[in-house]
Amino acid sequence: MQQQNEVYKKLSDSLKSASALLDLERKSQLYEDIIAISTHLANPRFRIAVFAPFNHGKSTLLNAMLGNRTLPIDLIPTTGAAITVKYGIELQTRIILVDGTEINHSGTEILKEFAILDNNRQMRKDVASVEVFSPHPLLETGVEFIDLPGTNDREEQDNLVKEQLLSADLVIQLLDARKLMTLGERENLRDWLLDRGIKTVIFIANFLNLLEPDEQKEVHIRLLFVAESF
Ligand SMILES: Nc1nc2c(ncn2[C@@H]2O[C@H](COP(=O)(O)OP(=O)(O)OP(=O)(O)O)[C@@H](O)[C@H]2O)c(=O)[nH]1
Ligand SMILES: [Mg+2]
Repeated sequence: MQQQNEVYKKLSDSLKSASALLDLERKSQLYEDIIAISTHLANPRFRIAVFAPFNHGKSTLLNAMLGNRTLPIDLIPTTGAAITVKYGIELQTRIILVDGTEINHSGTEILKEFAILDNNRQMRKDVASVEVFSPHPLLETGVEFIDLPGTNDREEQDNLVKEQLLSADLVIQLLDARKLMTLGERENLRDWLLDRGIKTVIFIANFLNLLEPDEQKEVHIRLLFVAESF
């Protein structure tokens, strides 16, 4: 593991020097992708990102996996920052502001202040990172979950999600069982995942409980088809 980390670190440094030689525009997609990938290589963990348009139940799914209401959920677009959930001895939240200020708080109530969208569906500009530490045994193995803002609402949120998806080891794509694989959903998969080389994806159909049992069976078959063709 140690040896592998050193190799990753070297690769990350080489990528960064190569990008400096190319003299890329700081705001260009290629430059941002290189930075996202090299940061990931320098600090390997197993990051699982949950990805879907707003209100698809991303935060709800993570809460169900973590076994409690750790993350804020709502009927309106809610999650405003990439919230990383990692292992900690007790439930705690750490917010780092753009000016370097670090705020540590027990529990996750503080997320309401720093990590959810305001009435205009805007994110706070002063937050640099949001981490939740949870004692869940799965996280002890180095797994980290990333609760992301919903896509298809604002460009700002979309850009943040794009960057986070690139550095994820596994993407959980939540699909709405009531409109499984509409054209919009298929285009979404192509633009956000396939075209960007992201292929390690688990599909989960949400809102199954709103369907009748025979419809649920139908969804199951369609979902298998989706996964296979992906
Ligand atoms: N009936 C039903 N409701 C669900 C399900 N999953 C989530 N919800 C509800 O859908 C709403 C949105 O859930 P969130 O978890 O906040 O959705 P999100 O994808 O995190 O939303 P953003 O953070 O805004 O992108 C909440 O009111 C949830 O209670 C589900 O499987 N069935
Ligand atoms: Mg959310």
